[in-house]
Amino acid sequence: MSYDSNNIFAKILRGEIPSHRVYEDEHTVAFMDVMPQANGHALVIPKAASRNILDADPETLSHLLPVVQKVAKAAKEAFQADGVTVMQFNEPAAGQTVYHLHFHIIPRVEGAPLRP
Ligand code: DGP
Repeated sequence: MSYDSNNIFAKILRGEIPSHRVYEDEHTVAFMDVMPQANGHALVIPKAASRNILDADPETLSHLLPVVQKVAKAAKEAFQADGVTVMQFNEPAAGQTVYHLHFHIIPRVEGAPLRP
């Protein structure tokens, strides 16, 4: 499958639609999810045009995981969570709805289920 530069996260990267950014560096941006499944639900995305993990190049992936860890640690502390769920979906059959590679970072409180 190909990359569609009109996807919503590409628009967020270009500043065409607003987002609440919580981290940015040369290769990566993190911002809050508009449909949070728990308080503090954030998304980490590469600036590179990647549809999902299946077509991402290794260099893009190498920049992402350290930021996933950084945001997960920060979210856990900021939201006084007991743990953090990291999720990532590829293609519609797997639950992907926005076709720009992203990792979900979701702070978890003991005993609290995710919101649908
Ligand atoms: P998925 O492709 O299923 O891994 O999830 C996409 C996520 O993107 C979903 O949790 C909702 C979020 N989302 C969709 N549209 C927007 C938007 O315009 N802004 C932000 N911040 N998040 C969005």
